[in-house]
Amino acid sequence: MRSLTKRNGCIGVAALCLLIAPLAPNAQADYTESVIFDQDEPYHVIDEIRGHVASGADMAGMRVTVTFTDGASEAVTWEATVDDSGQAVGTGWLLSQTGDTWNWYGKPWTLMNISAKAIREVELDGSPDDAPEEQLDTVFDRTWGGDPDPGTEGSEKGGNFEGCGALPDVAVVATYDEPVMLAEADVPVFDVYRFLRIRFMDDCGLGSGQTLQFLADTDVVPAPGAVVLGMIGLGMIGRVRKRFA
Ligand SMILES: [Ca+2]
Ligand SMILES: [Ca+2]
Repeated sequence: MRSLTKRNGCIGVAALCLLIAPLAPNAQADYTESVIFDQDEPYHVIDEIRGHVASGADMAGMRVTVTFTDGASEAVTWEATVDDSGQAVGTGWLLSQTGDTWNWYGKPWTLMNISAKAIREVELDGSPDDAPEEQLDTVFDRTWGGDPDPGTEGSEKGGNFEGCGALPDVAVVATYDEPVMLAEADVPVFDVYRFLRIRFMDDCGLGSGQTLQFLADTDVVPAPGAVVLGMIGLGMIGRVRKRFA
């Protein structure tokens, strides 16, 4: 595994954290983040990356699972809303994003905890096993400066998870898991991943009323069934055009 670590100099609001978990002995004073990239099997094998521009709406079907510090969890399917926006709405939490997920081309992801409990982890699964065949899957494309550049064919430049805006006083570990490999390749490039897990490490988690905004690039992938359907569709279009030529 490789990891990056950064420390943000945001002003600590330890009092808020103490309100949520009064007995927490190690409340964080600053926002910190580490980003980890898994390079172990299993690999997530795909045929192609269809598009490197993915918006909130394009990620419809992604599975978002939120786990609270009391161990309870809830899985919600990401839905397209209006224009290029999408969101996952759970019980007492909301994750949303608008526009191209790359860099600042769109708006940051926004995770809001409006429940009375604290959030321990958010898992984003861009390619749920039970997704409909016609659905476009999502993959997470991280910052990559290696060879080949810019990484997996079709992915173009990616962008790591990175907290932004008014950051909460939590220690975050973002893990990119299950490397994506093109079926024609022998090994993954290790820039593109199926899962992004965001874990709040300190005792408080992401507390009640807290919000985390972040950047994290995604790309669009046709599910295996969607490739076949797409080819059938193109064939049908070709036949229709011939009929009217
Ligand atoms: Ca992208
Ligand atoms: Ca890439």
